[in-house]
Amino acid sequence: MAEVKDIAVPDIGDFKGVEVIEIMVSPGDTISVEDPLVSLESDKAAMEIPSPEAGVVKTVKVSKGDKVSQGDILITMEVSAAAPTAEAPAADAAPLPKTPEPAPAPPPERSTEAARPAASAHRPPPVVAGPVDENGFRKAHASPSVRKFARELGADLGRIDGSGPKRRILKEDVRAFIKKALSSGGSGLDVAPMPEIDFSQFGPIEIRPLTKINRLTGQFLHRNWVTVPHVTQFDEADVTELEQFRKSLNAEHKNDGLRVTILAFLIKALVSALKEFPRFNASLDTTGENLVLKKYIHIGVAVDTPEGLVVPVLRDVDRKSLIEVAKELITVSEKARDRKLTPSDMQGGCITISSLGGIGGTAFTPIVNAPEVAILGVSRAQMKPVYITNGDGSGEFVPRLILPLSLSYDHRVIDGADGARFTAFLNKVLSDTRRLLL
Ligand code: CAO
Repeated sequence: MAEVKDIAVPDIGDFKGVEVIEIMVSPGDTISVEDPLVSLESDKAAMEIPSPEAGVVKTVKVSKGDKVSQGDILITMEVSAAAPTAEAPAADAAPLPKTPEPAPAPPPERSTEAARPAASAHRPPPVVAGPVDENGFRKAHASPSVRKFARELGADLGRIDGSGPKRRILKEDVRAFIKKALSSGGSGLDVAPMPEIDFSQFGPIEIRPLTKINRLTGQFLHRNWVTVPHVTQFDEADVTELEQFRKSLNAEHKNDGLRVTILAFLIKALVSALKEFPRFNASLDTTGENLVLKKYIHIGVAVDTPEGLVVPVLRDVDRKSLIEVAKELITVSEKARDRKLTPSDMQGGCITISSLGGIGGTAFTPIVNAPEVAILGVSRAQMKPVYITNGDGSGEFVPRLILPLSLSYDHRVIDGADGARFTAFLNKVLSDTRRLLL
């Protein structure tokens, strides 16, 4: 026969008028002996009140913020006759440091694997073990003993997903969190967590979820940004003659709908540059001790679509003519915008071009598309006065079409001098299109 019992605050020592900070049960919940009912917190300790009975919660008699003492009724519970009864378990209390101790710095890297720079380029973004966000830590759903354990290890409970009942954080979850932080290099970026801000307090807002492409791109960019030491080399190419040639080509093809943009020339110029500088057509292997030099030339092109940024790869561009490349650029960017690219269309790139020339800008710092080791950013070509010397000491300003280039590269693989040589070579090829034939 079921019996309804009052469950009261047990003996909690000298504490009186202790605040209820969390209620872990609701009417209708079936609970077992020792399941936590409420969390209490005084200025000296946090404690959980476990259930002395198994059964079904009928009513909850307290609210968050109430002050309770020994003997105050917390809940009423329908206890089944057969249900086991614990001998009034004591509150599971853990001291609550008044001034939270700072999280210890993560231990230094020990494994050789973790110490290898290249390996990190292929790992997911590091998990940060500290510092602890006190607000999140306080709100986390965990028992005092788990809180204490997390404090000892410097784990931020606010950032741990609980695998226990009602997503309660267990000791195993804390252990797994720390393990992940250590295996990600142990070097966690020691930055303060981003504060949670309610922007609606400043004015009207709208929440719009990121697209799947946004989220995936964000993960890759973040990983590459933090694991690849970037340098960006800026340069300017004189494309005056190239532009004249491009216009004449487009005039020839005006009836067949072909449009050749500077991008097709840039792809062909990159083919020559990669042949001249094979280190740019390489990737670090996962040990970080070897360069994988590629004997093929596939070039990725960043395409801006309403869903986000995608990078289809044009294959074997060294074996294609300028016109073939121009045609493929049209089909591939249409495919990207129609969301018809398959994962294999976006794999195997040796280097990427990010062209913002159709939009504007004078320079930017693109993020290397690792495991590639370089990315060429292209801004808008502009007419500029260039001083041309005649060889006899005299000279004059001449209007020339100047194309700004921004080459970001992985400094572990490419030295600054080679970065500058690479863009100088590109300039030479772009300013004299005959060189594209070489
Ligand atoms: N300087 C001056 N004009 C340029 C130029 C440059 N560097 N690059 C392109 N143009 C011109 C083109 O000639 C074209 O002019 P017309 O309409 O008169 O022919 C116009 O700008 C538009 O070009 P386009 O953008 O359609 O074509 P494209 O071949 O240059 O580029 C593509 C194709 C798919 C790369 C481009 O459309 C695109 O998506 N760019 C954005 C890439 C991006 O978002 N990168 C950022 C990555 S990092 O976040």
